[in-house]
Amino acid sequence: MASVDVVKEEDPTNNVPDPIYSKIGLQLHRSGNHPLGILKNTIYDYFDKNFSGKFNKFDDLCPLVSVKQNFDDVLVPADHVSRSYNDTYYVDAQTVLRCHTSAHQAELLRDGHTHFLVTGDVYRRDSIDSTHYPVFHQMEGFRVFSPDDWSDSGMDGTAYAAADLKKTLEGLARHLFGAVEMRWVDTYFPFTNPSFELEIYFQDDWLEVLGCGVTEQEILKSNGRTDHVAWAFGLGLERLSMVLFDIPDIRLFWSNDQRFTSQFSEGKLGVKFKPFSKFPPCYKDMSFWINEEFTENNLCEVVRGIAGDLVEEVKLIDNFTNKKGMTSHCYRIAYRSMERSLTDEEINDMQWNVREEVKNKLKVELR
Ligand code: FA5
Ligand code: MG
Repeated sequence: MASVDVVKEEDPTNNVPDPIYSKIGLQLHRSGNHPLGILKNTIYDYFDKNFSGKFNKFDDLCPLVSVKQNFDDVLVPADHVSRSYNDTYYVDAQTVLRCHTSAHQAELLRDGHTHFLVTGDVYRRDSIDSTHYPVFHQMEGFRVFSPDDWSDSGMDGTAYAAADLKKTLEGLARHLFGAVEMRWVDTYFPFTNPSFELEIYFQDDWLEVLGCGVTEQEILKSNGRTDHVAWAFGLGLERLSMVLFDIPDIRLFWSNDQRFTSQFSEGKLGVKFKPFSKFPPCYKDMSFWINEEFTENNLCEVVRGIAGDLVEEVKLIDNFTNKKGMTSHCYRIAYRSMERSLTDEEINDMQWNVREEVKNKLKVELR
């Protein structure tokens, strides 16, 4: 595919940089020896066992989808931030790299499916740290109920679906983790109501692992399921794998290093990842006066474009506005390889390039 840059003077409707293009088609979730593939198959086992094979599985749907599939079909409002070029990768004005597997709900409903799981790579412009990566994997789950299913329950359809959803996902969490500390948090999605997130306690903090809820009636109605109710969920497969296998950094999923890949094999769920050694991070700070167009996602894309997976975190550590109304940001960039020690020289080179590109592409004034 074409080579493109962060700032698209030539084609303002395409904001996909090469490192992102190069991830398309890798399909980590379809490799049985990769932690994501092992996890996917274990989730399949849970659904096969508990729903006697009723869930249809899709793990090969193309990640290039229309704006309509990604947003309109799941009722994302026209002015929602997730539609912006700052948050989503656009291939052209009508086509995006899907930012969630929910992009496939409507078409599968229209095709008549009532129980399905969709696994795939999803793409987002986002911040940089150990649990966020611009390409990651989700599994969508969807279950449709007809009035017969809930009529004897004494509940209305929505309450029935919500209870079934929580029961199903708590069962999944136990299937994956055994005993684990988890909690439900109320949240908002345009396509579900009520909506929830499940958090799991990991590395001394609560980690959000999935979003879910009871599907908005309008989606069911528009796709041939009037008078039905449904639940849906979207799992973050890297996040669940990190907890399951004790993987400390999300970049490791993309590693081809034998010392990583050889630790995982088909069907082996309980294995804890043994870090092959912990290399020290190197921190570099940079300060600049921001302008009106500045966003952290743009900064992160510049940094990742130069340092690739050698950048571990980009963090705002200072922020002030002077008397003239100019705002200064100071970011701390952590460089660390998962695989080897970095030399001072290569870190200084990267940092120098980062400073140049930040200045030239983001048009900010370095301090
Ligand atoms: C969604 O993407 C919704 N489509 C999920 C959903 C489906 C809700 C169906 C209701 C019904 P969210 O943006 O919160 O929601 O992402 C879902 C999960 O993906 C998160 O809980 C998290 O586990 C994972 N995730 C989100 N961003 C990243 C990222 N940058 N890197 C790794 N994992 C991520
Ligand atoms: Mg979320």
